[in-house]
Order: sequence, then structure tokens, then C-alpha cells
Amino acid sequence: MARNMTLIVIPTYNERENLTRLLSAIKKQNIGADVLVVDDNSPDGTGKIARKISQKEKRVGVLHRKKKEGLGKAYVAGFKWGMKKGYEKLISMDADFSHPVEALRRMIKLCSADTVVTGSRYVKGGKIVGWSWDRYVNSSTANLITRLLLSIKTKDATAGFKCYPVEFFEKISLDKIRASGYAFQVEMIMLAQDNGFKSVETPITFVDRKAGESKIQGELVKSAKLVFSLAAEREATRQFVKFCIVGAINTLVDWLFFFLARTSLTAALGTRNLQTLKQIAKAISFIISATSSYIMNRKWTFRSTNPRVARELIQFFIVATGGLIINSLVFYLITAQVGWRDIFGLVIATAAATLWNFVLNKKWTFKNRTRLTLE
Ligand SMILES: Nc1nc2c(ncn2[C@@H]2O[C@H](COP(=O)(O)OP(=O)(O)O)[C@@H](O)[C@H]2O)c(=O)[nH]1
Ligand SMILES: [Mg+2]
Repeated sequence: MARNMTLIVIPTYNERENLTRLLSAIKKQNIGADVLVVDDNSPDGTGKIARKISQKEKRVGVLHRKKKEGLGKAYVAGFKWGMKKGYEKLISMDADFSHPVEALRRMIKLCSADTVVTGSRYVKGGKIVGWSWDRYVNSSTANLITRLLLSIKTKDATAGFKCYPVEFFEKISLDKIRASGYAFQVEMIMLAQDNGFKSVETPITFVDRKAGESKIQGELVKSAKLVFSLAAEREATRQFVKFCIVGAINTLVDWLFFFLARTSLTAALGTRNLQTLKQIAKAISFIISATSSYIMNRKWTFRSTNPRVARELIQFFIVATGGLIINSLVFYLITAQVGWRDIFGLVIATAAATLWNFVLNKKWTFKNRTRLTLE
């Protein structure tokens, strides 16, 4: 294989009907890139076909692997090979013509030392051809959930058609990649974002395969699990879950102390001023539950070591008061203005207040900790 700037890595598993045609379609593009086929010992003989072509074409190489270990592992092996050979840009591409060869030149051009390029289905101009309605819904929903869970900015987070600068592989460690299968693509774009690489998307028309079979069946659950565990490892997600647990516990604390205070107040002072006593009981339970919530969030959720506890506590109370106002305001708007049922008002108001409390406490009250969330 000639030393070249760009390497296109194509993992294959039973792609005999596609590979020969794809390799000549790439050749016709005249982009001067080399190609590495990574075959997992395909039972249909794709590996042998690849070997034959590579003997004729100096721009084509093959990596034969012993057994099917998944898309992610095949890519890791291919990228490592390419790094060792000194390529500057590395492309991931499927063997089934879903990724248009016409986009290759554009992607290589857009890719630079600090920019990862995605051939994207979900930006303006991007299209999907040949997918049934339900496959489209499944894929775009999975894409959306993945983006939300991992806060990925790239619109096509599950895209498999990408061009990476070698600097990206030098910065991350390919041995630390967790995904062996389809979640690999998600993990890669997440790593690019987390490591400060720019993400550029160029629209492509994704065409469903006409020959051979998709290998995605049975992979979906595995990939979803990995996305969830990646999300669970993100400090921001962990903090949010902890914050919600603290919130739930202290709602109970709030109720408990409200009843205790109301009972003892009415026992001592009688029920003549019941409304006033209730308000006092509510204030007492708010102070107690907010303080306990502050302690739990300081120690557990945000692990704050800020010595200025009084100041933190005051900030926490200001945020909590704001949360209460938002809670009642949203509830009022939803029920009285929009006219929805109380239960919807309750749910949306609680969600809005929780979000407000979380974001403000994270960015303001306990902000001395945010430094460490990049890990
Ligand atoms: N080497 C290798 N390639 C794989 C494996 N699983 C899928 N592929 C290849 O990865 C690409 C994408 O797979 P495909 O079945 O088209 O997935 P889909 O487009 O999501 O249905 C194709 O080129 C497959 O041949 C695997 O376990 N090992
Ligand atoms: Mg495919």
C-alpha cells in the first residue's frame, strides 16, 4: 500500500455482494485515499474477495480478524493500523453503499487537525432513502435520546460515516473505547466533543442497503445499555440523579415536619387560628427540609468543600425560594390559564422547579465544584 494522507476503514461481515462494487466506486472518485477492509472472517468469503482485490490494487489493504467481534472492535483495529502507518485522516464507512462515495471528497476537505466531520442524515439537506416508517422513527428517537442523555451537540449522533484527524486518535486512547458494537459511533463523537474537537456535519443522502443483510438486529439492546452506562458515568447526569433523590427524600421530610408542627401547634394553641398555624407549620417544615436538603446536596450531590458554609446556605435558600415561586407560578399558568388538569400542572411545575434548582445550585451555589466535572 502506498503511503497516503487519507485512509478509509471499511468493516465487513458478509458483504460479498457489495464490496467489489464499492471499492471500484471509491476508486472512481479519484480522491487519492487508501482503503482498509477489516473483515471478521465472514462466512460468505468477503475476506477472500478483499484479499484478491488488494493483490491487484495497491491502494487497497485487508485486515483479517479471526472472529466476529463487532463493528466497534473492527474499527479500533483498523484505526490502530492506520495510525501506525502514519495516515493524517481516517474515515469510517459502511460496506453497504449506505454512505455515499460522492461525499468523501467533501468530508476529507472539511476535516482538519481539530475538526471531526460527520456525514449527517439529520442536518438540513440530509436524507434517508429506503427506510420503512418505523425504522425511521426508531432511529431518530434513539438519536434524540442519545443526544439528550450524553449532551451531544452533533445532530446525527449515531452516524457511522465520519472523517477523523489522526490528532483525535492521538489524544484519546483507542484501548479505552468501551463499545464493541454499534454504540461505538456514539462513544466516538462524545469523546471528540469532550476532548475539545470541533464537530462539522455535512448532509448526506443515506440509502438503505440493497444487497446483503443488516447486522443491527440483536445489537440494539446492547448498544442502548452502553449509552445508558456512558450517561451514568457522566458527572452531570450522576449529580442530577442524586439531586432528584435528595429532592424526593426532602419532600417527605417536608410533609413529616409539616404534620408534626401542625399537630404540636394546634395542641398547644388550639385551633382558633388554624390558617395562621398552618402557615407557620409550613414555614417551619420548609426551613427544616431545605436545610437538610442543603446538607445532603453539599456532602453527597456536589461534594462541596467550600469553607464558607453560611454563604452557601443562604444561596441555597435563595434558589429554593425562587424554586417555590416558579413552582406555584407554573402550576397556576398550567391549571388556571391553559386549563389543563391539576395532575399535569403538578408534574410540569415540579419538573420546572427541579430544573431551576438544579441548574442554579450547580452553577451558582456550589460552583466551585464545576471545575472537576470535566473529568
Ligand atoms: N468486521 C465487522 N464488520 C461488521 C460487524 N458488524 C457489522 N459490520 C459491518 O459494519 C457495517 C454496518 O453494518 P450494517 O449491518 O450495514 O448496519 P446497519 O446499516 O445499521 O444495518 C457493514 O459494513 C457491516 O458489514 C462485525 O461484527 N465485524
Ligand atoms: Mg448498513
